[in-house]
Order: sequence, then C-alpha cells, then structure tokens
Amino acid sequence: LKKVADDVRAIPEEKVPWFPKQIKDLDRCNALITKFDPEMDPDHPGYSDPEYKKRRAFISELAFGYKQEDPLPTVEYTAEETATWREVYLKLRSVYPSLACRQFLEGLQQLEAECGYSEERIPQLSDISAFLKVRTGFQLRPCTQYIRHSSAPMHSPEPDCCHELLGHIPMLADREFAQFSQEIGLASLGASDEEIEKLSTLYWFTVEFGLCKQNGTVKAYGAGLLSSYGELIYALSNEPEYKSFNPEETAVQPYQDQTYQPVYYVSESFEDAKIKMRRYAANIKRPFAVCYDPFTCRVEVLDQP
Ligand code: NLE
Ligand code: FE2
Repeated sequence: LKKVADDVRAIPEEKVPWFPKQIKDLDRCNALITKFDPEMDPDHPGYSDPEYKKRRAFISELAFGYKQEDPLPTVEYTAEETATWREVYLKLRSVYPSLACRQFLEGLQQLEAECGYSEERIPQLSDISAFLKVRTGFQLRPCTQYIRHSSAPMHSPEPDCCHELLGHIPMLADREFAQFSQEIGLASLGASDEEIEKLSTLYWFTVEFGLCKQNGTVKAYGAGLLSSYGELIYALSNEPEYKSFNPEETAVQPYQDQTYQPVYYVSESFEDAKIKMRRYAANIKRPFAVCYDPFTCRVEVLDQP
C-alpha cells in the first residue's frame, strides 16, 4: 500500500481512482460474475443437469480463490469432459485452415508442436502460461477451466476452457495481437464508466468477434468465433452484415451476447486496427496518463498537464 501511495503522491488523490497497477493487484479483481451462469439462466445447456452444475461450480471456485503467488490450478478432467473437448477440437480443427487468420494458425501449430495441444487431452494452464511468457510476455491467471455442456459442443453462451484455450491462447502468442490487447487494457485503467462501456464494446467486436482481411479474403481472429464451430461458419457465410472497423463507430454498436452476432467488424490488418485503437485511446479524457513499465512490470501513473 505504501508503494502505491508513493506512486500517486504527485497527483491529487481524487483524480486517480483505484485500479490494478501490478499483477498481484488482480487478486482484488476476482469477483467476476458471468451473466450466463447455468444456475440462473434457463437457456443455458446445463440448466437442468445438477451433476454438471456441481462440477462447474467446483472448477470455477479454483479461480475465485486464486492468489498471484499460488501455482496455477491443474484440473483432472473426466472421460466425459475430454470427449467433449475432442469433439470441439476436431470439428474446429477441420475448418481453421480455411476460416482462421494466419496468426491464429501459426499460434495453434506452435501450441500443437510444443505445448501438447491435441484432441486427446485438455491442456493445462501452467504449460500454456510458460509457453506464452517467452513469446509475447503474456501470463495466465486461472480463467474458466470448466468445459461446456456435452449437449451443445458447437456453441456455448458463456466462456469455458474451449473458448479460452482454443479461442484466445493461439492469438495471444502473436506479438502484434498481444500488443493490441494491451492497448485496450491500458486505455481502460481509471477511465469513466461510460468510456469503459465503449472499450468493452470495442473489445467485443475485435478480440472476441473480430474479422480481418488477409490476401483479399475475410478471416476470423476473434476468440468467440474461433471457439464456436456454429458461429464461425455463420460469421464467414454471406448471412451477417459486415462493417469496416472504425473505433468511434464500433464503440457504440449494440451487441448480442446470447447468440450469433447480426453484425461483424472487419479490420484491414492488425497493424491498422492497432493504430486506430491507439488513436482512439489517446483521445479518452483522463486527468492522468498511464504507461506500462516492462522493467518493473508495473503500470506507472503520469501527471498530464
Ligand atoms: N460462444 C462462444 C463459444 O461457443 O465458444 C463463447 C463466447 C464467449 C464470449
Ligand atoms: Fe473471451
């Protein structure tokens, strides 16, 4: 606490709300609730399966109690869970070469070669975290380690291990994309609720459901597409509407989180998306600026005249 206080001394206190400045501070940000919890949502595929709900609750507890100094939890998956993973993996794997962007395919190939990714077993977080750390500097904290209900392998209303491990991880092995994600995160620190709402919409239409052009064809890079066979096929069919990515407009587009999106945003390239996002973030009004210091792995708060 003393250290945090030292850092903000130069800036009047009321100007800087609390936000995490180092990884350990994320221990205070664990109280995440997902909207599509099977206990509350009658449309959740696991809603009337008490065994499933018990298992899901047990696995999600591992993440709630996690502290930075703890080892990443390992889950012993059951034969039924592994069978769901296999089905999801094989189905998606068969369409990735034609529908996923180049960066995703490269990341997945490396994960298969070096990190034990395969249809045979669900990879564990500690192996993946070590893999990512040397590539892009990203590290994992426990996320949703439970798996979707076996009755609906091609689309889940909530994130699960298929979504995290197949949707997000291969992309986070790409430097340009990892930097793009970091831009959004830094922009959100200490921003107003209204700005955060816009940033989460931007995150939704890029990191989760983004499309990009590659060699004249549209490909998927969003994790919510790359972990859902159903939506991946739909997003790249001629049914949905496409708009070109433009942060000011994208930030206020209403979105769908229960089923497939009616509209997707297409970026010219990651480079282009990153430049546009950086410009957008620079225009967000905050009475201070933030900067990530890679030597201390801390976010520094700078006074802004
Ligand atoms: N619909 C996605 C899937 O089936 O993997 C999960 C969405 C997470 C935002
Ligand atoms: Fe996600």
